Amino acid sequence: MGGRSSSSAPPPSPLFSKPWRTINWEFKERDLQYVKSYKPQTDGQQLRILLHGPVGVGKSSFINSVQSVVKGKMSKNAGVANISGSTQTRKYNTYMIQKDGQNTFCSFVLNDTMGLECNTNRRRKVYVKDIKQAMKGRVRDGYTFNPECKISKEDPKYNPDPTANDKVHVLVCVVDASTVSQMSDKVIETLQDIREEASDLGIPQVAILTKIDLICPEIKKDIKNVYRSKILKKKMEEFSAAVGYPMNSIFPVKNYHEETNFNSDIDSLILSVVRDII
Ligand SMILES: Nc1nc2c(ncn2[C@@H]2O[C@H](COP(=O)(O)OP(=O)(O)O)[C@@H](O)[C@H]2O)c(=O)[nH]1
Ligand SMILES: [Mg+2]
Repeated sequence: MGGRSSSSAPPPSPLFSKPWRTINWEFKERDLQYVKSYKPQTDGQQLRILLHGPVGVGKSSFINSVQSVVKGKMSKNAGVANISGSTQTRKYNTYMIQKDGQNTFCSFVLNDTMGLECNTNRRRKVYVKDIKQAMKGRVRDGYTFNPECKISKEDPKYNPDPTANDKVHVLVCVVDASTVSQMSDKVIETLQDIREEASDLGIPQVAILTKIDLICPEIKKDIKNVYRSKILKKKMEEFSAAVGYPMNSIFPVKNYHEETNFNSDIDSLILSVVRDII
């Protein structure tokens, strides 16, 4: 019949009545100061954060978002794919995070990598090997990844002698919340492999789930609903079970990708994630 019956229960709310994780939305300035003034324990050291994950999940957009929020000015340094996906990152680039107006930079840097493509086993293996070399600090800035072939020791961009600053200190696995459920076994397996390699190297790991605006209209309407959204929590749990990241190391993010103006809540969420990473 399909008609509306007066006896049927109201549809369950897409939101929990209380957030299951707290974000202090009004502490944005405090988090911004924390991120800007953060100093690693060793003098002169910089914290290197490596982003990796499938193609088109929003790695470059995340870097742009962090640069924008910290600088207070929209930034598009990291090339972002257009709708047809033609700006695919192949270069290994280090992005410094400029503080507002001054020519000074934060004590952490973000590294963008080639996106993971699992169309052949060879590509998978090359990807894992290259990310491992990058984590060890063996890949110099500006190296162009070749999906068919791992970095060669003879390559001028191969660094046989990495310093503490060249090595990666935190690994960030970036995935798209709207496609998490469709990740192929090959992708999942590759992300697990990278996670194991990082663990072997003693590198701490976190995961970022992007595009949360696409999976939940309530989040799109108001980013403050992030930890009240039932569907997002489900996606995080799904990802956690599949790849093995504990829930407390998974962070949802909405990147700046088409906006021209800042939104204080988007800023807060990005800053809280950066703060948690560092
Ligand atoms: N709706 C939405 N789109 C996003 C978000 N982050 C990135 N995008 C879009 O996703 C596409 C791929 O982003 P990109 O940063 O190039 O991904 P990358 O290949 O991982 O570097 C671009 O069209 C972005 O505009 C987000 O948080 N929400
Ligand atoms: Mg990219």
